[in-house]
Amino acid sequence: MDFKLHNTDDRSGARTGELTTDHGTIQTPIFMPVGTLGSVKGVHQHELKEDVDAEIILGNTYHLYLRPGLDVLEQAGGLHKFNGWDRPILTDSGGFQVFSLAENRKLTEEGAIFRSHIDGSKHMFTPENVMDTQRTIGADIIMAFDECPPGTSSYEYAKTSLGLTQRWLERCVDRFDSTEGKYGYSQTLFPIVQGCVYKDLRIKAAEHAASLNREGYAIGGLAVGEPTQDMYDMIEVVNQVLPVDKPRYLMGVGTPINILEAISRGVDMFDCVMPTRNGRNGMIFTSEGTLNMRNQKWANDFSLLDPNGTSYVDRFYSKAYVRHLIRSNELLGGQICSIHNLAFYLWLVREAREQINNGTFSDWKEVMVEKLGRRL
Ligand code: PRF
Repeated sequence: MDFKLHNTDDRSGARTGELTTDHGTIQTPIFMPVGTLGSVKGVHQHELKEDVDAEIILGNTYHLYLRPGLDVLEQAGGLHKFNGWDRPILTDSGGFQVFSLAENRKLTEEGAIFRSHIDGSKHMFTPENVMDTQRTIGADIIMAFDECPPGTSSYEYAKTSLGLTQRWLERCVDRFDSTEGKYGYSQTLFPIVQGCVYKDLRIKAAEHAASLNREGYAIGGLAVGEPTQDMYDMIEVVNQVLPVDKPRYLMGVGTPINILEAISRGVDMFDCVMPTRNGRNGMIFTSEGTLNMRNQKWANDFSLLDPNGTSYVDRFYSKAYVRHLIRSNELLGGQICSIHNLAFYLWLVREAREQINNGTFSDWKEVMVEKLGRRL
């Protein structure tokens, strides 16, 4: 993998760059649609490319390991072959999902023991087997196995947890570096910086991660219940320590406003279920603010879904029609809103890149944040 920094904004930490993998090049800052089970819910790969303009998507180790399982993925020749997505893929390691989804989970020094949320079967994830599993899934970028403590954790808990995450990280690096990709292309391992809302822990975590000299780094443990300003502060603290010439990925964030604020603090990569999950519920994000398509207000509004939108659904369907579909629980309603939202998120980061390259990012961001906060 290779990362080239293009431009850095004079008045903020925002930067543009280009990340090259064996499955192609990604422009940063970038948003990565979430395809938990190897599918971005309700959206064809064709639509992801042609309508959304996605450059990279995400998969989840926890889900793919449970279903369809490693046998099927290996027989398919990896996730790219299995789902037909030939651009880059990143997989999350499963630590976060074990804690949000699995039952009866228990943490030990060795790893995490849990029961499947599907059939109650018992499993154990360790840093070593999670590296092997991500080798088999075959993502271009794979994530370290970490613990993500709640945003409200005490200092003592956060400190103990960080110790475990750091020891696990070293075990991940050892295993990753002593194994190879299974399908003839290279993979890279990103460490995850934890440390909750505590500045000294975040600095310690970022220094430790940076000392391992990887090709990119992630910031985890944010947007998990802490105040939004704490999240922004921690991003700033961590990015002052991480090397400037490597990509930084903020995991699981967030609203369009969160994304612009994080870009202005030097983040390069994002993922979040919000565009698809909220889309399935009929919430759409636009450059003029957020709309709830269930609202009575749209019942007789036959204007285009989003006249400023970049995808075909925006200029093909009316608000009234989409409201009707969503209220009737028609599958197509959720699909239209998901495609719209993903295309909007991809437009937002593309526009941010252009503004950074033109030296106009900070002024643009201020105007956008005000508009994005509106409820239409
Ligand atoms: N760790 C991992 N995945 C994650 C997170 C984390 O801290 C978050 C937190 N926002 C989202 N996804 N492994």
